[in-house]
Amino acid sequence: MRDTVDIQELVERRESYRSLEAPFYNSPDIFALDIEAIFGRNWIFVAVEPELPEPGDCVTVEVGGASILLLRGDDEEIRGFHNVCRHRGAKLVDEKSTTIGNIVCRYHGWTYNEDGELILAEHMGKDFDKSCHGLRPVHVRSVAGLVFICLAKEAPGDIEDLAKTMEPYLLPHDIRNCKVAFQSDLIEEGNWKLTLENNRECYHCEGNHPQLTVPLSEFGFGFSPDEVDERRSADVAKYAEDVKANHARWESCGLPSAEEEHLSNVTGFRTMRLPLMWEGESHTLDTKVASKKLLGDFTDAKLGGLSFWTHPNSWHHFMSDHVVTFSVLPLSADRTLVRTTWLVHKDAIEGQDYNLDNLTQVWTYTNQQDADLVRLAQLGTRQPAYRPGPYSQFTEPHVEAFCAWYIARLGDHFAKPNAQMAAE
Ligand code: 3BY
Ligand code: FES
Ligand code: FE
Repeated sequence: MRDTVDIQELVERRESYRSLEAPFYNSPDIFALDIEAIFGRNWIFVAVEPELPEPGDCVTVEVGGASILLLRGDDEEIRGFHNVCRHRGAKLVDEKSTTIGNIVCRYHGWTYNEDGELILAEHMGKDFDKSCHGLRPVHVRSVAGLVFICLAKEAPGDIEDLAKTMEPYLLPHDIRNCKVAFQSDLIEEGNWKLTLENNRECYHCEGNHPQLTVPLSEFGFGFSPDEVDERRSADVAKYAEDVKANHARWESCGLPSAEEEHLSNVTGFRTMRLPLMWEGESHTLDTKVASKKLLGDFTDAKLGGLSFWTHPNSWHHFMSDHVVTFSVLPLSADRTLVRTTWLVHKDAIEGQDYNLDNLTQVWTYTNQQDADLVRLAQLGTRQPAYRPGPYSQFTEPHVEAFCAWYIARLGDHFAKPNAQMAAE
C-alpha cells in the first residue's frame, strides 16, 4: 500500500452504506491511526471478572502494542496499569495470568503496591522521590463482570449510560459467580474492522455456519419484504409472534429482552434477547443446555439468547446455562486476535455438569468459519479490482452502523488530535 494516501480525505469521502476503501484494511498508517484514535481513546473490552476472581489475581492483555496489567486488590476492586517498570522499562508481569502480592520488577527489584505506588527502590539515594515513579494507571470499568479498559487520559463518560442500560440485562446471568470453563485465542488473517464487520451481520450465516444455525433462528437474520413473501410469510409472522410472547414471559420474570440500540454513542452498543431455534435452550448442537447448573437464580432453561455488541471490539452471548464473550484485539493491519471465553456457573463440575466439547463446539466451529471469511475478505481488499461495495439495508444495517461509528471517531480525532491522549 502506498503511503501517500491522505487519510483525512479518505475519511471525508467515505460513502455510507458502502464498505470502506482498501487502505482502511491494508495501510500501516491507518492501522497506526486506529490504534491511537480508536483503541487509544475508547472503552475496550478485554476480560471477564472470573479471570481474576481473588485478591492478588492478575491478568495481562495486549492492546495495540500496549501491555496492560489488571490486578484485583484486597478491596476486591480491579485496577489497571501499563505493564512497564518506571525504572528502565522492563515488562513487569510476563505471564498471561498469575497471582501476586505486590508488583515486583524482576530486573532490579522495584516494587509497587496494588495502587501502583512505588514502595521499594533500593540504591536510589535518599533524595530519590518514589512518589513520582508510580505505575501509569489505565481506566477500568467492570459492567456486571465484563471488564472494559480505556487507555486515554480522559475516558468517554458515556460508559455510564451503557452500564445503566445493560446491567438489568446482564446481572441476572451473574457473571461474577461464573468460572472460565475455556478460553481460546484465534488469530484471524485480516484487519480488525473486517472481523467486526463480519460479526455485525448474519447475511453470511446460512451459507457458512452449519453449526451456529442449529440454535440460531434464521428468521432473526433479516429479510427484505419481497423475500418475506417468498419465504413462508406465515413462518416469519409466527416467529414475530413467538418473539413477542417470549419477551412478555421473560420480562415478567425480571429479564429485560427488548432491543436497545445506541450504536452512534461514543461508547456505542446494542443488545437484544431472542428465542433460539426449536424451543432451544442454548448455543449447542442439540440446542439443550450445555451445563446442568444454570446461572444465577435461573430455574428455567429456556431463556433464549441475549446478545450484546459493543463498539469497537466485542460481542457476547448470554444463555441460561453459559456465557460466551469475544474480545477483538488488533495485531497488525492484517492480523487480529479474537479471544473467546466460555463461562459456566462457578460450582458446575466438568464431566458431571458439563462437557467441554459440547459447551464449546458451536462457537469453535463458527469462529473458524468466520476466520476463514475474514481471510478471504482481506485478500479481496488487496486486489486492484476491489472497490467499496453496497451493504444490504435489510441484513447489514449494523455493519453500516459500525463503519459510520468508526469514521465518526476518526473525524473527531482529526478535529481534536491531541485532546484526549494519555498524558506523558
Ligand atoms: O452471532 C454473532 O455473534 C455474529 C452474528 C452473525 C455472525 N456472527 C457469528
Ligand atoms: Fe524494573 Fe529496573 S527495570 S527495576
Ligand atoms: Fe459469522
